[in-house]
Amino acid sequence: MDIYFAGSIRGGRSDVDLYAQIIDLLERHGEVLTEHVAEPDLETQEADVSDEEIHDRDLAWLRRADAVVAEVTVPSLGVGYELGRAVAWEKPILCLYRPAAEQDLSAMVRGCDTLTVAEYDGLSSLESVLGSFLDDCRR
Ligand code: 6K6
Repeated sequence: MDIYFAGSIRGGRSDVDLYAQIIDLLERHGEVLTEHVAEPDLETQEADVSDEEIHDRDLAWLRRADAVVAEVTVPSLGVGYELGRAVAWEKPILCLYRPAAEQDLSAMVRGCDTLTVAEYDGLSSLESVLGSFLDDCRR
């Protein structure tokens, strides 16, 4: 199973360590196409890559994905855009949100009935949420 993980980059990197832990959990179920989202020095590594190349490469991976998992606690324009494209392509989508966060989740995400929002408070509660979502995607 090809899994597209989305998380904030230019929207803010405060959750980057958590993204790495979520990707570790996802890799038990399939191939994560976007491991770079958890790379602490991504912007340095990809300094030579144009925004157009990033957009086109990421959308090709999103198109190919069997499932999309997004951590949406740190608001990100790019993640919102990816979610919109994934909804249009009728991908199974799971959005992970920590309700203790300062910023409330956008109504455009929580109000979308073709994606699932899972609220959680820490990594320990995620294992079963991710497992049952990805099992459903296989059916
Ligand atoms: C190169 C120079 C500066 O930053 C880079 C590397 N940037 C990105 N590399 C890979 N994927 C990216 C990059 N920027 C955005 N994305 C995609 O959008 C990822 O798949 C994320 O899920 C999402 C983050 O969007 P922003 O708006 O928070 O950056």
